[in-house]
Amino acid sequence: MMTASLSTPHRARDHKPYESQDRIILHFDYDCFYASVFENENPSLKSLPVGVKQKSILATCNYVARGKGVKKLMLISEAQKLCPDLVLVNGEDLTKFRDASKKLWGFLRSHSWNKRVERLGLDEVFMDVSDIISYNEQLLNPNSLAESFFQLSDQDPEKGFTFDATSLFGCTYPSQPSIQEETWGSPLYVRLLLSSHLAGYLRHKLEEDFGYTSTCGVSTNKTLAKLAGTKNKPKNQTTLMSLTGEVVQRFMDEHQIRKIPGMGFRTSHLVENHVLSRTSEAIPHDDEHSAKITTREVLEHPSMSSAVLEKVLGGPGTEHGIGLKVWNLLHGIDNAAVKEASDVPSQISIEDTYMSKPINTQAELLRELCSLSASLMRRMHVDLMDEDSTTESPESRKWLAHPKTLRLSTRTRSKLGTESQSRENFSRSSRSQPLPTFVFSLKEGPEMIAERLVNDAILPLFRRLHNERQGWNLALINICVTNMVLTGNEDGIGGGRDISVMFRTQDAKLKEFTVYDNSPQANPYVADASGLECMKQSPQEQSKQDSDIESVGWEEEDGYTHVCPLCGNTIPQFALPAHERFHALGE
Ligand code: DGT
Ligand code: MG
Repeated sequence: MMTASLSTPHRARDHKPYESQDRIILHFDYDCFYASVFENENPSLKSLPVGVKQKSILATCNYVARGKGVKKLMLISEAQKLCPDLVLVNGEDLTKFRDASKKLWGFLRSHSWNKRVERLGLDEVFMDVSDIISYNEQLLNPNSLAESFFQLSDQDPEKGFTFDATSLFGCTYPSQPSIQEETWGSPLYVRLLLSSHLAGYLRHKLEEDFGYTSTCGVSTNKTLAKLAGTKNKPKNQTTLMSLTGEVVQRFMDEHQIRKIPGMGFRTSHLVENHVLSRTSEAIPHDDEHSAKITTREVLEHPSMSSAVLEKVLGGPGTEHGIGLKVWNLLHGIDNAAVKEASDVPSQISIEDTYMSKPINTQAELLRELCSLSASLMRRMHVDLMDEDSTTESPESRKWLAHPKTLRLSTRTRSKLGTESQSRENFSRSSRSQPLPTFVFSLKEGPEMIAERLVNDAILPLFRRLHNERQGWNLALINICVTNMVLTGNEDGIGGGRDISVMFRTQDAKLKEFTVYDNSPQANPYVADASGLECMKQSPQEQSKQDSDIESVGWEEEDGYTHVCPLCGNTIPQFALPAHERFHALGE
């Protein structure tokens, strides 16, 4: 059947992209993550239906609740109708999720040799285990496969686990791969087999040692690994048996294009319009009304090619080559490397939205700024300070990095009320200044420093944004520190590593797997510099939220450029009006 579909007369005949299959990537996604954090705190919750509340929606719910029809991102009122005994816990403060995320990531990272262990959001991790797998491939003894030993260290031959190498661990795609005699001789088969056991071991440890069950996808690139993982959820794993190109294509063919990571909302929408010969269909506002076109339908569309995609998706403001990138993704090709992660985020930003009750008076403003500034200080202490020293006296702690820039952004409600999403997002304005160095003092408590930061720096920035003394109708306030410099390097000591440069390069390459910004209206499309969007959430999911409380931005933004909410390109301040006109004309 698969062969028939591939040889259909309409199947695109453009050059099929090729990718070497040397890498092995694991993608972990913790099951109902926020809910699991609460369950670990209070194990009695495990048997009850639990929903994690953020304002009027459920950020997530556990699988007991899902069994009763409750879904992620459901309105609380709707969830309670379906499940009257739903236990609601408040998940508005993200601190405990971040801490758990950091701990689990640290564990996975401790098992990596090449340190390519990249977090995506708080509950997903990519791991490039190619080197560990190659090493173990050499150790495998064909005469005693059932009593194999997987070595987790190349230094210590006793560190590892025993496993049965006569079969793969967990699920596979296809579910019953036809294992021919010659398959056993295929190096890729052996590598995938070993990887499935490594994934199984790591998942087991995540559960045993930390209490988190997870889902894992095993494949040869990030896109395929992430998609493979979704095949068997929760508490399971899937290895994509990509022994032939046909398997990969069949796997990709089944997916709706909007479900492919890196194919953002707008990109999918434009491709769908093209396939359906729609010209000016507006971007639908909910998933039910969006076309659910599959990869197969796109590739079988007459004369589909990377050049056609370039025409459909390209244009002023988008990066040249987007057609080829999408073409590759549709064929399951993704060369993006797993980032060698840093312990230090590229920026920390804290924000709150005031959709139903905008900020209009000095008293309200001061209260909000102090509260955001205090959260920012707490976040800086957790994320930018030496973890080992947190139990010691405050003054003996050390900063790992110093952000150099403070940025204040606001959005006003009047502009939010407009129909067009592009306009509401262009209305976000910001001002930056050097971050005062007193924030790094460990002699005063974070609350005192937060207040001083408001008086000395944030309020002056606010006055540069808003002349009026009151009545601003503020719908969002965001305070962000960015331009991280690793400590000890400010004066060029130790090589002068300005990590913002490192992040900029990494982000330019890897933004398609960017951490989602938790600010729903502020940035509906978190996009990569290449023009390929990536969303942890779809815009409609995001707009369900009235507000999010904090967001740690790992994405690059320097205060002088803006990420276009429609195409995701980074646009300098001076080019915003022209870029906005480009979209207005195009849509
Ligand atoms: P899963 O992976 O299907 O078992 O369930 P979760 O809860 O782990 O969902 P996932 O992996 O999509 O996201 C991880 C956490 O991130 C989740 O527990 C809550 C949060 N999250 C995900 N999407 C959204 C969203 O659209 N809005 C908000 N506020 N939080 C979200
Ligand atoms: Mg998850």
